[in-house]
Amino acid sequence: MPAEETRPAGALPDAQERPESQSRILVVDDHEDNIEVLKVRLESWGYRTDAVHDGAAALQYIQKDPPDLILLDVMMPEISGIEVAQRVKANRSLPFIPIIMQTALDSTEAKVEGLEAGADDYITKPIDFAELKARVRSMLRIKRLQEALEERERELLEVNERLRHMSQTDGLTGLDNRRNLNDRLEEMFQHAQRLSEPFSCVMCDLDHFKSVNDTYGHQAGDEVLKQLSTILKEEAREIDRVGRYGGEEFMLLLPGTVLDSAVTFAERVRKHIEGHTFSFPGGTLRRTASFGVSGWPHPKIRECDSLVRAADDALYVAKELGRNRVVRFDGPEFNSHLARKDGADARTPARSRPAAPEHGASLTG
Ligand code: GH3
Ligand code: MG
Ligand code: MG
Repeated sequence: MPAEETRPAGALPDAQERPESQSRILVVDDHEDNIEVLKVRLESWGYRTDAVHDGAAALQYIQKDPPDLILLDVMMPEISGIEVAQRVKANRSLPFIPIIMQTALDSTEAKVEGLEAGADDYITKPIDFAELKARVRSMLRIKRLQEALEERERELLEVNERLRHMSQTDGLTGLDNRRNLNDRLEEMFQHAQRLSEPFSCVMCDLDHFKSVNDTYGHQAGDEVLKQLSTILKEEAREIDRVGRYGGEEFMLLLPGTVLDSAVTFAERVRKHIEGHTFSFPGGTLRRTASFGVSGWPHPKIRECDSLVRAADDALYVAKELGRNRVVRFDGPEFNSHLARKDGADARTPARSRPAAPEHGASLTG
C-alpha cells in the first residue's frame, strides 16, 4: 500500500511548500468519498498520501510504516478515531506523528475529547480546505522542529558518551585511567567483600624504562607502552580490569582470584613481556617488567587502599631484588627482604621503603 508519488498536472508545490512536500500523509476515513476528496487536495498541494478505511487498518499501517501526519476521522465503526489517537500516542516505539482529527460536529465537547485522546489539532467537517492546508503545514512544521530537537538530543548524548569515555580512558593506551581504576577498584572490592569472594591486585612496572626514552626517544617509549598494554589486555580475562596507573606502571584487578592464582598469572605475563620484541619505527628492543601482587582476603588487608599499597610495596621489593620478577605481598621473599633491610639499614629514609607497618597497624601478627 505504499503511496504513489503522483501529483496532478500543474500542481507543483510552490517554493514555500517544498520543504514538507515530501511528507507522507495518512488519511483515515470510513467513507471512500471523503478519502478521495482529501487525497486529491493533499496531492495537489504536493504531499504524498495513503488511505485506510478503518481504525484497525490505520494502526497496522502506522506501526509498519509511520507516516509524517495522520488525518484522522473520529466517527468510524469498531475502532474510533479517538482510540486510534490514544493508541498511537501511547506507543513509545513510534516517532512523533502529528494527528489532525476530523470532527463531524463543531462541538467543544468533541474537540476536547479528541485533543485529550492525543490529537494535536482538529478540523471540523465540512472541511474548509484553506484551513486544512494551513493546519497541515503548521503540524508538519512542528514535526520538523521536533525531529531537529531529537537529532540535537541524540548528538548531545553522543558527545556526552564520548566525553565520559575520554574521562575514563588513558589517551595513549586506551586502557582505564587511574581515576577509573580507582572507581572500579572500590566497586570490585566491595563486591568481593559482600560475596566473600577472593580479589587480587597486580602492579606491573617496566624495568629501566627511562633508558628507552633516553636511547630511542620518547616516541619509541610511547610505542613500547602501547605494546605492553596489548600484552596485558591479551593476558587478562574479560572480567579483569587493566589500567594505566601512572607513567609506565600498570594495575590489573582480578576478581574471583586468590593470591596464588594472581601470582601465577603475573608470572605468565612477566614471561610474555620478557619474550616479546618491542618494535617501533627505526628499531626493536627487549624489556622486562617487575610485578607486585596482593590479594584479599588477607589479615593485613582491610580496605582497597591497603590492597593497592600492598601490591605497590611488593613491586618495590621486586625492583630491589633485581627486577624482572614477581613478588607476593607478605610472602617469604617479601618479608625476609624487609627484615634484612630494616636490620641492615636503620638510616634508610622511611619514604623510600615500603610502609609495611601501615598494613598491620590495626592488626596483631
Ligand atoms: P625502574 O626499573 O626502577 O622502574 O626504572 P624506570 O626507568 O622504569 O623508572 P623511572 O621511574 O626512573 O622512569 C620512568 C620513566 O617513564 C620516566 C618517564 O619519562 C617515562 N614515562 C612516563 N610516562 C611516559 C609516557 O607516557 N611516554 C613515554 N615515552 N615515557 C614515559
Ligand atoms: Mg619502571
Ligand atoms: Mg616507575
